[in-house]
Amino acid sequence: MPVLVNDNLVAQPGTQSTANVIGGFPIVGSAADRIPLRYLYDWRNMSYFIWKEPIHVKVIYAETHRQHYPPFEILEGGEKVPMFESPDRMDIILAALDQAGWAEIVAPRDFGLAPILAVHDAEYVDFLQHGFADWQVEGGQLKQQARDVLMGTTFPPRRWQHKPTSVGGRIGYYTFDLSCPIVAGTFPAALDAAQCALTGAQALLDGAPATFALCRPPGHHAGRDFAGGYCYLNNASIAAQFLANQARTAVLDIDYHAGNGTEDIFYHSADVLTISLHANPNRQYPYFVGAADETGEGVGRGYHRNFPLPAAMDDDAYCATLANALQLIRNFAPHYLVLSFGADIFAGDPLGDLAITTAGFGQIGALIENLGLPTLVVMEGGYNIGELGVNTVALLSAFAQRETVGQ
Ligand code: SP5
Ligand code: ZN
Repeated sequence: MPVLVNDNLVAQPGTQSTANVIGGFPIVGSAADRIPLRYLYDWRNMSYFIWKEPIHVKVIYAETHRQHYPPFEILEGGEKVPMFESPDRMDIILAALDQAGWAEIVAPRDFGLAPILAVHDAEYVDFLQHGFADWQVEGGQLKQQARDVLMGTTFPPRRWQHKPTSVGGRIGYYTFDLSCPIVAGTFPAALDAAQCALTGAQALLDGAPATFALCRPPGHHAGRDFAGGYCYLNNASIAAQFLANQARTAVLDIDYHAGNGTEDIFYHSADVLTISLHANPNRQYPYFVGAADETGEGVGRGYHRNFPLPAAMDDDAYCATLANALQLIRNFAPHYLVLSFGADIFAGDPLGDLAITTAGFGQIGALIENLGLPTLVVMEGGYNIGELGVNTVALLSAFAQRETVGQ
């Protein structure tokens, strides 16, 4: 069914084009030959309108995330604030998807722990799974809040190698900041977020041109054996490894923050090309990783790239840098793309300092879609509650207008 809204207007009579001409009227854009078209005659204005017909895009989403809502995080200066990474984020995105009309919301399938253990350390996953319950025993004498929120305060510097058996020790060993508190519902939520990403990956293997894993909590700061930055299980990396078991896969990370977890997981691998565009870590979290000279090691040398960005970068400058990153992906010639998508590159994001507009999200989505690869979009960050929904839909809409291949 054609959706007759302005966003879907492809062309009107008289529009300049070098592309196809259907029924005497030019169609704008390189994608014109791949988009199902409907056109109708407007008798009042005596002109034709031609419309793209959006395809449905599977959005994989689980309600389990609501169980994960730590009451606070600690910012610079010890400031205790409500978690920026809140359940409201999902509601605002779901509302915008509902408005857009092309989203088909589906629940995740259960792929078990095996594909998670393919990228994460078993003892780390065991800690995520059982650490909170163990803490109820070990921290049983503490005040209620200290029992309800498991959060590290002591972290090992370089050369400290002992792995404690106490929960108080292991929470510091397995986390690297004060933005990944563990509450009773953290593991079920993180597990289902990973299953959402895996379900999206399976949909690509089954022939879908694009899917969106609406994951919460996010994942790209979580490494092989550590949590941080609101992330516990690296949803995108779990999906990427799952896809890479079948065919060459690239991960492109456009969250505002460096994808340190994904870098960690694939740093020694040539199977998965990983590329991250992000605020220069010299000025911004996660500080210690994400520089341009980190390009992979061993057989993985040349299979990781970072693009550190200056503050206040606008749509045009961002898209120019993105074009360079996309060329690396073309050279790698993958069968599948995983896009770690953070909406915190938005000009109005409370944690970011880039200057991407809502229209810019549309341009970014179109550039990435133009790779022509089956693409799994995985939700990472984005904290401007007002615009998070429209920005996410703006990015995804390029994929919503893809025609299913061969029809
Ligand atoms: C997934 C994701 O986007 N994680 C980001 C985690 C960032 N945590 C550190 C927050 C530092 C906040 N700095 C305050 C800036 C206020 N203007
Ligand atoms: Zn981020």
